[in-house]
Amino acid sequence: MLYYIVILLYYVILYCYKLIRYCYIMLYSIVLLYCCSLAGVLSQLSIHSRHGRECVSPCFSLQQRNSSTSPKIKVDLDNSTGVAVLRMQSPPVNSLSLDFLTEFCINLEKLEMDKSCRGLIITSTLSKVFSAGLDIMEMYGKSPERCGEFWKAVQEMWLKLYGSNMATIAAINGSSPAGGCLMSIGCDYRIMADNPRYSIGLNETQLGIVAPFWFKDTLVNTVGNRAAELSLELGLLYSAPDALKIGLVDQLVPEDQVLSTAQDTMSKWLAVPDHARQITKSMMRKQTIDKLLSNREADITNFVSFITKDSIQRSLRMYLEMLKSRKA
Ligand code: CO8
Repeated sequence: MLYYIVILLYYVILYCYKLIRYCYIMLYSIVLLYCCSLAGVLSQLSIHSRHGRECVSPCFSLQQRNSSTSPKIKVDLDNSTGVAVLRMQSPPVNSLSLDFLTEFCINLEKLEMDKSCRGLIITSTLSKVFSAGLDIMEMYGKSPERCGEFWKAVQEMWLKLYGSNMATIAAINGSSPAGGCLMSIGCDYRIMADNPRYSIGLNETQLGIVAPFWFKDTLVNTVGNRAAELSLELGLLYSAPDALKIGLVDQLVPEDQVLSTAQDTMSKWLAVPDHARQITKSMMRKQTIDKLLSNREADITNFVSFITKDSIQRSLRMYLEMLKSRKA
């Protein structure tokens, strides 16, 4: 009997010890967690006070203004409005080189993943030029491998922009030929500087090259079949007023109001519930996007074999010479 009482007491003491130890560990973890979160809050507070900002609630991160600067592109995201402004700043003409496109896509991806970002405005810091389109030097005298890599980046830029969940506005404050026009019509809305010297359009045939099917589809979706047909076959560049007439841009405003108008317009777009706008956008654009997605490799192969042809290289050289001689 005594033996059983001793065993019982042993187990009771053992369980009590384990219980006390468990409680101690729990308590210790709670205190540790509390200290860590307090330290985090304090460090955030000190960061904010260093920047001279006021912090009145624990939701201060919503008021934060994120900014990233890289050589060719500058992005400012205002977390209080959920609107990012992407400024292209690659002189002389914001041409879309492989490096530029890579940087553009990385920035777009980052904004897309950022739940606080709902709207994107794309503009240029250069006077007179929004973007001169694809960098012709990327297509002239390059190896087939390099051309393939370049074209994949062009596809990626368009896929990311045309399929973006964000509301996107092109604030076109200068000329925007070819790939610059593609970038603009990849957005949801276009506001252009009211300056007849600025032009926009898919002028590929003027260079002796052919806009691929997804350039064509995006243009058809924007201005309709007939206007797209005329525009593409003749490689037309439209002045700002003419671009408005055919619906290639949605609005003209004085040059110094392009960005502010884009910001005002964005607030109207963001007044629409995101999910409804996004599903509608996808409904309108999915078929066009899927067409490229299911033909991506063939499109790269077509581009490479087309652009490396001697005759096409000659056309590109003549066009480059024409651009240079225009300056002289
Ligand atoms: N790529 C590379 N360099 C360019 C480009 C370009 N797209 N555009 C201009 N440059 C160069 C010029 O040669 C010049 O160089 P440099 O100083 O060494 O002489 C410099 O940039 C400045 O150019 P400008 O003096 O002409 O600058 P302006 O401010 O007077 O004019 C314009 C700006 C209006 C943008 C004018 O430069 C222009 O019209 N550029 C040509 C635009 C063009 O035609 N782009 C088409 C590119 S092709 C494309 O985007 C789609 C291809 C699809 C391929 C499909 C194949 C299957």
